[in-house]
Amino acid sequence: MLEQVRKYINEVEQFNSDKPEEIELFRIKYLSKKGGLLTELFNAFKTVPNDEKKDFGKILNILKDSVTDKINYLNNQIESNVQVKTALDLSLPGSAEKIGSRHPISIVKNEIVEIFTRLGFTISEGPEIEDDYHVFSALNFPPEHPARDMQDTFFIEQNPDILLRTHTSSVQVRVMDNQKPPIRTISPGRVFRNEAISARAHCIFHQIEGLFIDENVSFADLKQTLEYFAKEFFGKDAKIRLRPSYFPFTEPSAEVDVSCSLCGGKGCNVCKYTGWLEILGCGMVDPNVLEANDIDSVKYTGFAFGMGIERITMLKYGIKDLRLFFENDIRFLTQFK
Ligand code: 2NM
Repeated sequence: MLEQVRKYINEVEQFNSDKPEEIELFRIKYLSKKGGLLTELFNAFKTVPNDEKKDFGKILNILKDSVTDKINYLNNQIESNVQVKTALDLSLPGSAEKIGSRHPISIVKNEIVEIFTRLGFTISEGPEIEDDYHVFSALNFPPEHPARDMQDTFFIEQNPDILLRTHTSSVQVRVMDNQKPPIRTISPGRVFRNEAISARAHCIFHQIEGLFIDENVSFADLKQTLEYFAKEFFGKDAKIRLRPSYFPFTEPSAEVDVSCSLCGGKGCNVCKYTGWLEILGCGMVDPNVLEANDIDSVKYTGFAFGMGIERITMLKYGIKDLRLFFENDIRFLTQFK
């Protein structure tokens, strides 16, 4: 009988499998309470002569331990194989983090800001929720001016003196409140107008306005500054032209066009066959604005200008619908890297 048990021990040592079904059959063969080999051997133990009981018991326990050790070992082996396969396949390429991209409005705003900071302009920012004084009164808008209309401006219902700024000139009023000339500043920011949303208009958009006040600032300085900007932004071949216009805060005022960079001024459907694209409004700061802000309009003169960032961005990238800037569709945004 000892010989038979040694054979079993040998068989257990030889056994190998990575299939749970086979390991279970192996367990049943040795350890099953009903008809398992070890159960039968322990039953036979009772019939073994007394002087052989000690050796026989010892070897039975060795067999039993080697069976349970083998089953544990094989099960652990399967488990760690499964983990390696599902959680840690070192041959797979690493998962790349998705990198965001800057919004086209921010790209163009930063570029414009950079051009004017090279000319010595500082950057000024201010509140989006404003009062009538900073948005209209201090900027020479008469009490009956249509921009003050409910149709154009968002007012706070409880207090019509409080409103969302319709231009960033209100920031420049705050600069004039706090600073003596010379003043040379640009104000980028969001502005709000009560308009129906379409491909060309939105109730929220972005502006950059510039202000330069010093002794002897002339209209020639304004033209020179804007020509420098146009060549830096649109390329060295860009030309500008000024057309007379009207704004409450400037006199004289002008609308500025840049030569169409798509057709080189020959005429195409983007410039509507005129060869020119309108990019901004400007003028000499009205003496009434200087005086309203405690600046001596005999000693000082100034120029100012304002442009819509959405419009410039549409021209630069050939974007046809302004609403794309506000939808944050990832397919649109990731094109501006
Ligand atoms: C424009 C056009 C013309 C402007 C005026 C001022 C200020 F504060 F000096 F009065 N800031 N910006 C201005 C002038 C803005 O936007 C089309």
